[in-house]
Amino acid sequence: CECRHNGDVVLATAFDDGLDILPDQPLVLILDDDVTLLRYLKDELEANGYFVVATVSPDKAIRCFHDLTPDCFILDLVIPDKNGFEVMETLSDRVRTKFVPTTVISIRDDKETRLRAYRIGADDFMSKPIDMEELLVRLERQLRRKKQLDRLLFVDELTGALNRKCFEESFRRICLEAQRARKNFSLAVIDLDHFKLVNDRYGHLAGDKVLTAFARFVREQTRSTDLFFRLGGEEFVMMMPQTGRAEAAKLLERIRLRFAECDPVPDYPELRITFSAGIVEVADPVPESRPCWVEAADAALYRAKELGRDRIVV
Ligand code: GH3
Ligand code: MG
Ligand code: MG
Ligand code: MG
Repeated sequence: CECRHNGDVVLATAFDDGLDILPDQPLVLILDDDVTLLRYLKDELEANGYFVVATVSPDKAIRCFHDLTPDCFILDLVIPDKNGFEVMETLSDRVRTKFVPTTVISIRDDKETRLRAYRIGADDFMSKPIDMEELLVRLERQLRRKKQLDRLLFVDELTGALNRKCFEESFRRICLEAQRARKNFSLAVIDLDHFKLVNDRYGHLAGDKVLTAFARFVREQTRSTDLFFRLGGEEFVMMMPQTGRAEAAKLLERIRLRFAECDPVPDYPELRITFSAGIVEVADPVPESRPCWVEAADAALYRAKELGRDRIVV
């Protein structure tokens, strides 16, 4: 009907047209067939700093959930095509593995309904009409917990860089974003030079300090949309959305020159560290191709090492 169509177009545009760049704000996905409520929730949540994808379509919500993995999911139980329970069942594996807090909002508020919602995996239940102030407080609490959990799951303890597990997940998201924006992204594999020597000469603790200093340095030199990961040891990956190989090489080159000049471990002012990197521009991005692109970047890194290290190869 007209109304639903309207709701769809107006409210889900951000998702349909493609999120240009994944937002820094927490991403909240809302599914409800009541367009007025949907619009109200979207406006209020956006006014409170959330990025909201709102839709009346269960299938679109499911697709969005898979593609974007929201930080929080709010859904209505009574929806025409598929009810909220069915949507939750469809998504239950993903909700569980990604720990996405799920809040059910419903006009039905009997004990049976609430128990069923909780049993199926809801973390919270609010009956309609929704009290906005209360929803905001409850949402904030859910998101705080989600953030702590993500930190434990996805951040490398030593360096504060994102970890390997996060790399696999992020590659998916960056690919989908690139497909929608029709822009390539670049991927760099970075490896510190002669790092074994650092450990041998200065000790493992100094080596650790180098790794931490390097990660901090890179974060300071890059945009918040660039993603930086530690894959293990002294090997890192950087993903630069909407960035071609030439621009990526320029960025890495700048970091290379500056990092080679700084002293990463104050206790050993004479210590200088260089790195080598291999860059690929990921064209026609599909999540499944990750191993191929990493392999290609690794090959470029290998050439950089062969050519004498302390250089970037594209
Ligand atoms: P290349 O220039 O060819 O990359 O030489 P390299 O010495 O950097 O490479 P190699 O792979 O031979 O050595 C990597 C070293 O990194 C060996 C390992 O002990 C050290 N390493 C791995 N993880 C850590 C860590 O968490 N902390 C410290 N301090 N050292 C680490
Ligand atoms: Mg409804
Ligand atoms: Mg190395
Ligand atoms: Mg290495």
